[in-house]
Amino acid sequence: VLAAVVSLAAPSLTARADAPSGARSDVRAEAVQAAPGVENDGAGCPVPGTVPSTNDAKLPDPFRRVDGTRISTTSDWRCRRAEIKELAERSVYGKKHAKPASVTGTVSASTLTVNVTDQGKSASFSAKVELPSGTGPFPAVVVIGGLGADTATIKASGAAVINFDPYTVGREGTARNNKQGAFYSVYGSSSGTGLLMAWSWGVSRIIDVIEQSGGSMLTADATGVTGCSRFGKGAFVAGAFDQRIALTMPIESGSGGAPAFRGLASESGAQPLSSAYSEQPWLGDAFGSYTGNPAALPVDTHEIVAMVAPRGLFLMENPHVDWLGARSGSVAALGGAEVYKALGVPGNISYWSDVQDGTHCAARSEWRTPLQQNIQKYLLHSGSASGVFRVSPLKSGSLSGWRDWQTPALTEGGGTPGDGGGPGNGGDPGDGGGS
Ligand code: MCU
Repeated sequence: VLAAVVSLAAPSLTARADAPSGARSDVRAEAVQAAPGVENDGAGCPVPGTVPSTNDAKLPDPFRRVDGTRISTTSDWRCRRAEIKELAERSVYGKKHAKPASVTGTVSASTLTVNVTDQGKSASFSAKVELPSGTGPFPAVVVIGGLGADTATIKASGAAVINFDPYTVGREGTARNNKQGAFYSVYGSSSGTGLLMAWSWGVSRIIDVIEQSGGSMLTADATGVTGCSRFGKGAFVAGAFDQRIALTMPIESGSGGAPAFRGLASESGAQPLSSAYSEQPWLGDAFGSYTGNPAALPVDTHEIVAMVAPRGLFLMENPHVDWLGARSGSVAALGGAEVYKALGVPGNISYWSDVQDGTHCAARSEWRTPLQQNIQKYLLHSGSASGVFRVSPLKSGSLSGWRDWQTPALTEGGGTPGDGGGPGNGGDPGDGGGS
């Protein structure tokens, strides 16, 4: 209830977070523009050059810097986020190379093409465009891998769909030392970067092309990403590692996706970390040394959730299939939601696992309305529905027991990101009980 008041009071900023703080004066009450407009606004922050040794059975404190101090202002989050990004690349996903020296491409009503050149190597890929009815330009949702995404509702809500086949940038079924696809054509087949990050890089290059296209067909200021199952893992990573993505919607992502690694290791029936690591080179090569000892990980996925903050995040999970680790998914969502709260935007994250049909990646009527509301709010800037946490009693995790830190009251240092508020925050997740 308190959080609802905070979110109502928080101004909505349309200024870019990468702009100097004094320049953030463009306050618009009715809309949400939480995406800073750059892929990575922490590019200039100091980051650790090695992975600090960690032995923490609980979720690491997202607010504690590598030097041991805790952040105290909302603007401190930018460089703390950069630390998390660096540690996550070094230990979990592998390096996401920054924007290539050259990205060119085209956008038409049916096809988007991407050509990249970096470090003297070139590669190309393309994706299929489906426009909604009406007059553009339209915001777009990148649908990774097709599976399980409700493209009819996305289009009916007024967004275009970009069908992205992630295997064009990072193929499955290869050995770790022989990875294939556009990412690896540029950065080498023995790159330690896993497929999820390669896919995430592909989504970023699609956004580069939209940005350069002049905006007559697709708008670049509001892009969403979604996907189910292994492609939900990819959607999760894509949204975390590109701040131009205004709305991230992973579906049933399972081990290697949203669920907390530390939780999965003890969640009955959930895909073990070693299995997710070996089934496909989804995770980076470095993750191999943590699969048997997640307490040594310098980060966990609640911090990847937090990397998405203050932008829109709608996590969808299936509690009927043990393998998908939905309980650990709820733990990560609750942990990450603490960062959304601290930034004054508790209503920008949603988690929904209360669904009837147990079929993996089924079309689900329960998600239709929240999907539409999220698209309206974050991509069309026309809605104000606040986030909801609808956790299935079948797989309901709690944060107590998983943390030994408390959420700080951050003061406003140079401007809080803003969530647009909107009437009522029905979704203050709480922490699942006292600790
Ligand atoms: C949930 O995503 C994966 C899961 O990690 C795999 O173990 C299983 O083989 O496939 C799932 C999937 O991508 O299904 C389409």
